[in-house]
Amino acid sequence: MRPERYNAKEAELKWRKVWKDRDLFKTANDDPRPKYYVLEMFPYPSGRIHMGHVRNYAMGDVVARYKRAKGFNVLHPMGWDAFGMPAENAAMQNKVHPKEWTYANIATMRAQLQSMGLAIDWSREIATCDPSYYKHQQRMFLDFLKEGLVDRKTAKVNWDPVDHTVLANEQVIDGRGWRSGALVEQRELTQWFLKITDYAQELHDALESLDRWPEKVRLMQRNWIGRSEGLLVRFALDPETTINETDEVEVYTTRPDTLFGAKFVAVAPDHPLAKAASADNPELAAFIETAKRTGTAQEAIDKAEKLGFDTGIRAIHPLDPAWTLPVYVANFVLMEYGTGAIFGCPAHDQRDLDFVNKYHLGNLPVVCPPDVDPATFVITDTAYDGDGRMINSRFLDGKTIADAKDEVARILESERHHNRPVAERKVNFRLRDWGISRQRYWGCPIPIIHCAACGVVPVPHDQLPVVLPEDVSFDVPGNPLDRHPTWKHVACPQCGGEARRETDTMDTFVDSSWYFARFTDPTLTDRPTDRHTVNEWLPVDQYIGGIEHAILHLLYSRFFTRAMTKTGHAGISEPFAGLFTQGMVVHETYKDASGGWVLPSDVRFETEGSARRAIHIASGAPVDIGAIEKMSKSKKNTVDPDEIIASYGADTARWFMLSDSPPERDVIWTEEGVQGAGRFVQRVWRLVGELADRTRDVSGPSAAPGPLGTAVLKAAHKALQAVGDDVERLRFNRCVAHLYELANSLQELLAQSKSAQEAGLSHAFRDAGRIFIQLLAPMMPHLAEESWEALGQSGLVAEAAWPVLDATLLIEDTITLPVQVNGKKRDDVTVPRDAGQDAIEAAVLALEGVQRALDGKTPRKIIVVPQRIVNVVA
Ligand code: ANZ
Ligand code: ZN
Repeated sequence: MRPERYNAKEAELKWRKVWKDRDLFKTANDDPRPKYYVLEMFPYPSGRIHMGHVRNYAMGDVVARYKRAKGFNVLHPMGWDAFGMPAENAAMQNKVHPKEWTYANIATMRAQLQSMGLAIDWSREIATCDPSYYKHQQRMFLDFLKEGLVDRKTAKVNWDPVDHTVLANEQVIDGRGWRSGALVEQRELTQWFLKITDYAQELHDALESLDRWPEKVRLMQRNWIGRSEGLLVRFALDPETTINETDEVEVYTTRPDTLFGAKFVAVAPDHPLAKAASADNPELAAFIETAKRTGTAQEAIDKAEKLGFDTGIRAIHPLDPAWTLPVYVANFVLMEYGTGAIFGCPAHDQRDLDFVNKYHLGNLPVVCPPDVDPATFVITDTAYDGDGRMINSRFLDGKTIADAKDEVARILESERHHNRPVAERKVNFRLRDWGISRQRYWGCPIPIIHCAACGVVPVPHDQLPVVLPEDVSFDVPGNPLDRHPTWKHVACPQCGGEARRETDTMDTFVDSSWYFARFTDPTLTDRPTDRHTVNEWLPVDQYIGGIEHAILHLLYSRFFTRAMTKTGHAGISEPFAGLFTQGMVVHETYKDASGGWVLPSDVRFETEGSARRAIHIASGAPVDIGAIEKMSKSKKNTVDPDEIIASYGADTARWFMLSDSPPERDVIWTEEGVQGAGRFVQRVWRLVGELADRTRDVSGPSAAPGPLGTAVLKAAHKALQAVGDDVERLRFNRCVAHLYELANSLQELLAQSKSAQEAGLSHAFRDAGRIFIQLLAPMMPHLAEESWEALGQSGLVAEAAWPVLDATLLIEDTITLPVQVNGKKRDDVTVPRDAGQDAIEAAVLALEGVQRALDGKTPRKIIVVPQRIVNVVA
């Protein structure tokens, strides 16, 4: 007997077991069908999954199941981005070993993801903290090193003098360490770098080819790479004022057109000229020290007040030897970009303007906006960086910016100072090499040994992996690897002498830069990848994840893939052909009278008039309903997926996550929304019951349907086409809408069919019911299996081929024509497309608007212009 109510709990367990027992989602590498690789960004094992995960993985799962039904050999794997700071923080706070913490979290979250019923090949699961994974990462690091893709150089880091540790930029808050609160210092440390800048131009250019990426993401990457075409200009220094006989300073500018608006030259605090000038100037030395405190983060530099110190040195204007400019040390000039020196044109650069306004250096506009009178054009607080014509610029006056740039470049290129051209055109990139050294424990050890005699020595391949020691302590700050009593002491692989292991570990972004490649054959033990297999599977056809990874993760992966290709581990350049960035899951926030955040599950609602009121369940006290914000633990506006799945089932959670808004937008989680999804599940089940009753005795091939049967099939095929279309475009909310519509149509047609005696009608319901369930299956896979069985279908819906569309059923078979009476439009008539003159005449005369216009008169003539219009002449 079919139960009245669908029991999600039982059914979901049952079908997951069936899928698992049959190894249904295991993917073979030697399958002859065309491949499709769908991947969601793998999770960090933080403890428990959140609703954002549910949304992300539900989307990927729809694609995976749909493509499988469409006949593709689908790769849909899952793994864990398992290294990183939170595990070490947990170790410090709760005295639990990072490894233990991480693997416990993985176990919990794996079970949670499995309870969602995802069509994932779990046999390919990887965790980046596992030596069987990071062994290969170490191997690739060494291959990159050999290939010249790795650099070791000093770099500035944020150093926390209390915690004795390097801080990431985001761990520096207002110039202080996030944990210790100590003033952060800039230190020079020797670090390992991956030479992503070798690929700057290519990473920039290839963005053009990524036509299945959001334009927004491509733009963000383009800006991050920051390609600019500019000019290197050597400014001679006035010998009377200069220091150490330094007689020039080279600046980088993208606006040589503005040279006649120059008001100063500025160098970075760590520019050699600044250092030289500070040698006998303690005030300047002190200024340089504070300026260095701003931190290395671009954002901090942008936000900080623009400060400078006049060195007293004067620079000579390259286009006018009689004109000199003051040379400042300025905190907003970075040593790492261009040449570490600039000329400032305040009228057309906001930073420069802020600067001159503070130091009263004045400004001179040299670009006049279109339709503005140059005579009255002045700049006060806002620089003008738009288009226009040159003014106040001698021989450049009247030119466009582009022409002026070119003219200045041409002149200065041919001018010489100390026998070298004064200027040189130069393409610059904002992109820096990727510093991967982290002074932390829970990361992939960098496989290097330092020997006093031999220098930097790679760990021999047969000694990989360099495994993290487990007996480490977290009771004092700093790097546990560094203070481990024995781990770092090793014999040099080259001379056998006493040597020291590198105790830095890799940035966890390295781990996530190639996991998608490892998934293609995660069982390989002797190498990271099989080149042939990687090339077969990659690029990922559809990658899905959060916009927060728009820059770093994706850029690093694009670089890493190229580096793997250069070292023979792959043969492609772009890892992700299609990218989709989904919106967040947001929820109302609640606060009690004392301002503390309150969990949604601790709140119940009342309505008073039209207003909704929230009440704290335990105390009965009123609760303030606050803004709708991204679900976060700190605001307690989270909903636990486990609880939702336990009370409604995974299908309901999936359905709601897919239904409510376009996938790229934020979705608001509401209790009513989930309940609505839950009701739809039951409605589907009742509909399936009726369909099962209606089609119980149907067997054999479809008989030719009558009008009602045709309507049934039309409804199904219309949905079939629409859902297919919208899954391909990842418009899941529209798929949901199509399925609601189909459910409604079938319901109505079932009601109409009660009295109908029509040959082939049951067959039509059988076929339409089957299509309905198949369309539902990617989104609500458990309910679909249960329904499939209830409808007497054989096999599993998860294994069934996607229905074949009958395009003839999509042709509209009625036509609507405007109807005129004596030349005036009175009504419209809808008739069968092939209706004859008599049928049309009869239908027209029955129209209310026509009868009213005729007012009892008999028409003399009815003219039908086929497919166009009907004219009634009275
Ligand atoms: C003069 C000028 C006039 C500039 C003007 C801009 C506007 P992008 O496009 O990002 O490459 N600059 C150069 N090196 C710098 C450094 N190390 N630190 C801070 N600023 C630096 O930016 C290039 C522009 O940024 C350069 O063009 C330079 O200022 C500044 F109306 O030169 B410009
Ligand atoms: Zn040695």
